Amino acid sequence: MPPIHPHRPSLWLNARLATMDPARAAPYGSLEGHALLLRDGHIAAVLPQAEVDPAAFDGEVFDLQGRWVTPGLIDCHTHLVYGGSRAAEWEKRLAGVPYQQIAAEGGGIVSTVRATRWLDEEELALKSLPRLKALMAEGVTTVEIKSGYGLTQADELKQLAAARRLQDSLPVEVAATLLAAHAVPPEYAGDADGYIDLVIESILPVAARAGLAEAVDVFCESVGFTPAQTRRVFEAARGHGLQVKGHVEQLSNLHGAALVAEFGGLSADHIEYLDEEGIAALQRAGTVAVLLPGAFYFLRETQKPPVDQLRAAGVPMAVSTDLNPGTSPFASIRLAMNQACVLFGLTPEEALAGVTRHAAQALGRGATHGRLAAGYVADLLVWDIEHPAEIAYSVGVPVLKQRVFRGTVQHID
Ligand code: DI6
Ligand code: FE
Repeated sequence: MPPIHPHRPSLWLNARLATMDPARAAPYGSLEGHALLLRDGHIAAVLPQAEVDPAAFDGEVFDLQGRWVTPGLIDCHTHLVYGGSRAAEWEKRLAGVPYQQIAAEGGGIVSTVRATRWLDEEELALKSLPRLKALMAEGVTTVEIKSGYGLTQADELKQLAAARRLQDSLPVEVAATLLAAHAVPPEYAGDADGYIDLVIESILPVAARAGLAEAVDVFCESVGFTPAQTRRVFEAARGHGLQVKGHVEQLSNLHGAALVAEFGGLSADHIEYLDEEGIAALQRAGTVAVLLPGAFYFLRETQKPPVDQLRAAGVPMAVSTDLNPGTSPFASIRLAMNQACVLFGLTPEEALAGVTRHAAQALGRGATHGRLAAGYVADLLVWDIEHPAEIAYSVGVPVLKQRVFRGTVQHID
């Protein structure tokens, strides 16, 4: 987390708050005619307007004139640090060239690995900067960034260091995740277990000791790693005090979600093929289900995640972009929200909870981020909208009026 600098307190008057606080019964946890008091980068109080005397306040005063305020948006699953582009590969796929052929010709994840290895840390951060800025311009204040396109110790650490560099240069909080077990690198072709040995014995311990990752992710899939290999990585993560999460049940059901739950994992992501047993496991463990409709859309998938059953079981659902060059090249959290509603059947309120309260929980930040409530970080957004559903309703329409990060107003460019 970036350091919080003490600054002048501020008072935000005449707000309509979509607090996203489940303790508030109204839709969106909304409160009309309220004021926010921000101090030292945190929300010091949420007050009824009538209890506030701006004349007696020693600090900055903003009159929001009835505008809607939400928590800052949280994109809890991205792969936005990478080199190269896969547009030419996409063009081929659209023309009917099978994915196996593209992979055999050096395309797919491996082509991004090659392009990512080619860049140094600074170049990688620079190349990724516009993608992060695009998310921030839509209101993202916390973003998760995964490695997984380096697949050697040096290149995985370089990706994580580039993510750290982005956080250091911009008003945004970055949660870095080690996804060394994303694909088997070409040097280990046919020896996935050998590569997992490298991950466990070298990449993961070094990343943990360097403090470059707070969580560990595995692509548990027929085209990724087996549940047994995933378990080995999760055990190593636990041994190094790192949280776990998983790309699971995206293309088939290997019961990866239950494995994530067994380790008390933060989130099970994708989950199109999640079954009743998996849902029950997530529910028992308090693991968040992360929905990634961008990849579902871009791959023209047809198997939808079991949203109705997740809702019925009370499993928190987060929504994220999955921003990556191969399966979801979309630097728009509002697009992901819209897709979650249109393609997966979430309500706009669930979509907003999915990029605030539940996304915070998926990053282990449920007690500090993703709500407008006393004690939470002062990451918030002021919108030119008539109803909070408008955030998920349109894409590209610039309705964000102000972005506040740790109590400081940011310019939107
Ligand atoms: N699942 C995905 O959809 C992406 N990674 C993953 O584990 C694909 C990433 C890529 O194709 O570059
Ligand atoms: Fe992903």
